[in-house]
Amino acid sequence: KETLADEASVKRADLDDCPSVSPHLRGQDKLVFKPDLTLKDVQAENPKVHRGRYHPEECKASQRVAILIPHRNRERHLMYLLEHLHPFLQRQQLEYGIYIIHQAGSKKFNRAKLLNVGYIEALKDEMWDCFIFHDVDLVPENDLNLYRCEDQPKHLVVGRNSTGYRLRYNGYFGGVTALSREQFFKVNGFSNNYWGWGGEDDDLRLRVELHRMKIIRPMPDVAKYTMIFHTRDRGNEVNVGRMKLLHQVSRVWRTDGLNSCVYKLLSVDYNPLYVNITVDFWSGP
Ligand code: UD2
Ligand code: MN
Repeated sequence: KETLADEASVKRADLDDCPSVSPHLRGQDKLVFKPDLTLKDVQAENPKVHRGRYHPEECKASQRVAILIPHRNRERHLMYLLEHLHPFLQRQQLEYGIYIIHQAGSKKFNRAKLLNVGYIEALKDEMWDCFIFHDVDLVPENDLNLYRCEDQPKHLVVGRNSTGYRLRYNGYFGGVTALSREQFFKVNGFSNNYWGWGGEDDDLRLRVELHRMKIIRPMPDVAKYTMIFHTRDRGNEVNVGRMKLLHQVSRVWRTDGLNSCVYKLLSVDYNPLYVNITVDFWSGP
């Protein structure tokens, strides 16, 4: 028997491919963060988003893109990111879904492991082609910064307001990155062993380099973000062991990553603007 969803996807297969450059792009935008915004307002502004997903009606998108956002106790940042990201992605004519991976409890935060969980769980929904690993507090300023994957892993944050829009250091790979399903699988994802702040992004860069891939970046005037101001969170204190971990990458990447990511899945909720995946990590410091 044919379901409504099947029918919709059959119709979509008849559409022409979306143009290589979306006609809806605007370039650099002046970001506004309305002080009294609510999530209800953001929902009302995005009637075409259902269960965190959207696809263009007028054409067939070239990639299916999952946006993965690690999260705990940053509801206000999440609201502003959703408000900006949904229209931004739609102007790029992407087929996409937004996943929030929420770490329950008060153990040390583990950004990298949350992103591994996001990859594994999102693939149970859909054969996503491309994954964007995205901090909750980084809002893109320019929609020419395309949220799609290339033949090499891509780092989308060259600069942000707080660092004078310059690259923080050579090899910096934090904030927002885009890897195809295959690229991320090949490096066995992120390490699961970075508890607290720092190092996990450098670890991923080393994994990418070990596989002879080369990180690419958009032009600096395009890869610009505003980071919503914050201080260091409780439960995300600096990981003083990170240098030691970074020296082991070539030895451990095969056994530490997607293939060793164990977690307790507490819930998967399909909200209007995003899918919320809540997990508990019972190990770790
Ligand atoms: C930098 C990197 C980030 C990551 C981090 C080190 C940039 C722009 N970002 O971010 O990608 O490599 O250093 O771990 O360089 N989070 C929560 N709740 C918490 C703690 C963290 O939701 O209690 C999430 C949230 O998505 C946040 C991200 O983790 O954006 C990174 O944490 P951060 O914003 O505190 O660290 P930051 O800005 O130094
Ligand atoms: Mn931040």
